[in-house]
Amino acid sequence: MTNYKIKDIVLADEGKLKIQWAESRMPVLMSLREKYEKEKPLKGMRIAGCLHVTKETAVLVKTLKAAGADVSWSGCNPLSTQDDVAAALASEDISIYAWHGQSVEDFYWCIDKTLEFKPTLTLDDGADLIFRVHNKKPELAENIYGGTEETTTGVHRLRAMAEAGKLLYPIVAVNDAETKWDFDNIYGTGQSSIDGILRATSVLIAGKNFVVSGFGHCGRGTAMRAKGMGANVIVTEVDPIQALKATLEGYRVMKMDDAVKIGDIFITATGMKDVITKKHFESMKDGAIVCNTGHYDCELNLKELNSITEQIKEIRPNNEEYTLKNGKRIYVLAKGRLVNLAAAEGHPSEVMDMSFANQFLALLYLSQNGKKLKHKVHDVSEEQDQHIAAIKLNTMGIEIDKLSKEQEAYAKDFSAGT
Ligand code: 3DD
Repeated sequence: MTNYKIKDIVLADEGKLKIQWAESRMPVLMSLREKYEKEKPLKGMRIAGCLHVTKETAVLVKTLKAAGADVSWSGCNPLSTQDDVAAALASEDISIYAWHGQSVEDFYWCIDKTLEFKPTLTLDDGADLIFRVHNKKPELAENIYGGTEETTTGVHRLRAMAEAGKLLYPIVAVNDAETKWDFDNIYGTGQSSIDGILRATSVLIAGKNFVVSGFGHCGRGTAMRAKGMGANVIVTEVDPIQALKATLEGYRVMKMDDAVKIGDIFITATGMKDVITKKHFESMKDGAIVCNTGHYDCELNLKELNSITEQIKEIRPNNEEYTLKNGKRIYVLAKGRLVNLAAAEGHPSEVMDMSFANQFLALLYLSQNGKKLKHKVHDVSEEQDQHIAAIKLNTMGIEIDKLSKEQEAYAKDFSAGT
């Protein structure tokens, strides 16, 4: 009886090559695998994971297994699974339920399959698995030492749940680790979002009016990379501070109602719903390209777009041409889902290396301390962040200075004046 449901096991060899490529570029996670595959500290742990099935995730899954854990995995987005990677994991006897192009029913069926072995730890990206346990299978919570959360949107939802006193077990906010948030969200999203747009369109970025909605870490990284490719970047925001930062970084800042009149390419990175709606689509220039890089597909209101559309045609993979009743054409990428993972391969391995080293160490921490922790959202320790950054620098052959004893004393000496 197979303990997996994937697209096609025949794809396994291709997936194995992709995973080897990622392993060669994730030295921090591989050093943790080397360190822990001997003592196997996760032996006896059952980890249910719900996170995009990419070549980088496969390296994390194999590392968790090497450290002794039993693992059962599903993808956290119906369009982000790389089928050859899923096949490679299945061929190595890892329980996995994920394929590209799932229905919403399939999505939840897969999550439920990963819960069948009564996990002792959960790993999430967007909190769908954690919510499934809390809303549908709360009886499982008594076996669960704790869970981790990978993304901003998920952490926001879980903090709200913790505030309401509804968390049934402790959570570590991996997203908020500096060695995740300041790298994956900025440099990862910046590069992978442009990658997704280029694979779905192959358009010239230089000279285009490139509208980025949301100037958080993800929006900032995307704006930076679009600017680097010669785009005229426009930022829309609702937060005065973020809008001010964008202005001082040299971007034009305006309301979406004004940006739609001049924009050539639009990308949302807000975590909010209804960022681009019917009135915006109607005002866009003929040929405008629209996509999203936020975790959920609620940022583009496609229901409203459909209501003003005559015809939809898939013009290229992950690229649908909407001919509107007003005669103009709008190109929607990856059906409004996160374009970096649905139309490309997500962030590069080098940056996921640190995100997933945080995941690994957070799960190890929970396996050893979870039962003692309060049911709230906990941050990754400063020591863990510093440790991961130091290993990463070392793998890049970069050496830095060290404070002398006197300097350390000075840093703590509040009496010293000018
Ligand atoms: N995410 C982005 N690229 C990814 C990759 N290559 N593998 C797995 C997951 C990947 C999304 C998450 O890392 C995280 O950045 C988020 O915030 O969703």
